[in-house]
Amino acid sequence: MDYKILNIEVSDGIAITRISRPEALNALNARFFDEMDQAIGEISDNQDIKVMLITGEGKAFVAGADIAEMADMTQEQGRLFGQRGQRTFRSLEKMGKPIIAAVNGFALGGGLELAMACDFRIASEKAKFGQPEVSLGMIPGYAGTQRLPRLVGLGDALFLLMSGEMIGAQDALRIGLIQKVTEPETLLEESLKIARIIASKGPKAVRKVKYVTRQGITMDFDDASEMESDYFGSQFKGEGEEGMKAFLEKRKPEW
Ligand code: CO8
Repeated sequence: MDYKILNIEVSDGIAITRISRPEALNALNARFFDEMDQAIGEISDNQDIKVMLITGEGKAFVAGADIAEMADMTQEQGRLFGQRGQRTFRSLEKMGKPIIAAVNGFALGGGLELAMACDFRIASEKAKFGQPEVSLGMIPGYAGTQRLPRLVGLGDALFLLMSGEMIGAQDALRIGLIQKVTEPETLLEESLKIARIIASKGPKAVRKVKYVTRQGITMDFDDASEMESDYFGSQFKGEGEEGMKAFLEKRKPEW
């Protein structure tokens, strides 16, 4: 399948994935999910790619699921459309490579749900965040009701979910929804800088950190700590040996 909505450019081991349907503020339609599934597969399989970065073209990151596509759906179609998106966003979380959301503008509804499925978020000072579904008589369908409270806590999540209010980048930073704010002009550059730092680290270590952290947060603490020990141990006499020797020999590691 040719990409029509996603524009993927690989540079220095980073897959810059631009969502490009600016005439609809990058609203997520069925085609987007097909293309994103394909991108996840291709980026996962490409050993030269260390980090995926997702951003939006134009004034929006993503202004939500495509309202025009959803308006006439039956209850069953709506349920299945929600599940379809949930599967794709879950694949992003489960992908063995780090994913950064570089939020350039509106991240609303399904757009915020997409940003939340990334590993962390860097945003332009101009970005706006919200779950406005209740304004449409809807509720989030791509697990926003589940990821938002896990990221920001129950009070701030329910405030956003119940009011449908948009917040700016500084408020999003304050509640921990995003991790860094930049000037609009430097968003991509700053995000790439962080992507390059991550890309320079032990690739297996980065993959395992993502897995152990994401998996562990859903588990009993003692079981999760035991899982950490297993993964910690698995880095010895491999990537870890090279990293530790390189430190002692005052040179850069060669992964
Ligand atoms: N879906 C479809 N088209 C959209 C969407 C959208 N979510 N958002 C914007 N557009 C379109 C507009 O219709 C408009 O098209 P046209 O030029 O043909 O009229 C174009 O993009 C530009 O938008 P505006 O003229 O409205 O731009 P403004 O700068 O005036 O306003 C806003 C920007 C404030 C972002 C405004 O566009 C807006 O409120 N958009 C809708 C935001 C929203 O409610 N998002 C949530 C959608 S619901 C959702 O995401 C649920 C997710 C779970 C789904 C589960 C599946 C079952």
